[in-house]
Amino acid sequence: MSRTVIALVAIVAGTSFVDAAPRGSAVDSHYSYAAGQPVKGRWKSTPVAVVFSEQGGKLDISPRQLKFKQGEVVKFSIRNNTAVKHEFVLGTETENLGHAESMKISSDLEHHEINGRVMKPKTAAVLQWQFLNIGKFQFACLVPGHADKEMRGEVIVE
Ligand SMILES: [Cu+2]
Repeated sequence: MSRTVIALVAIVAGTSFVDAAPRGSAVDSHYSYAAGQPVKGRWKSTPVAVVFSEQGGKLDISPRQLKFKQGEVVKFSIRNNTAVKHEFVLGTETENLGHAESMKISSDLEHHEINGRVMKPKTAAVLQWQFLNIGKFQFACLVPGHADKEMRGEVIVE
């Protein structure tokens, strides 16, 4: 099989899955992420709560590891219980490291990303995401220095 044919098969397989959920749609097909895509509307989704907290000056994020099935739609409810701003960004480790480097230069970039949410102190956000590809991904807070301080977790899609 040529590369083109393999790519077409992958596209058709992905499309048929999306059609199975008639009321939902992708947020913006202009963007492409290895981890999948943000989706809007009504989907049969798995609810997952993620909490950013702080104890004795030490930042923490919970849970640390999540496992999903390929094609699964997950509704992340993310709560920031700390006194500082945080981000929740889904991606590969490489994508997130690249984004983190950009953030050190200009934090304006955060507003252009649709694979995550920015949360001011004591606020919450929701992100509905479909995991399209099998693999190992991560969620991380890309506010400079935070991912280094353990503000990240692993996402495994099987
Ligand atoms: Cu943070």
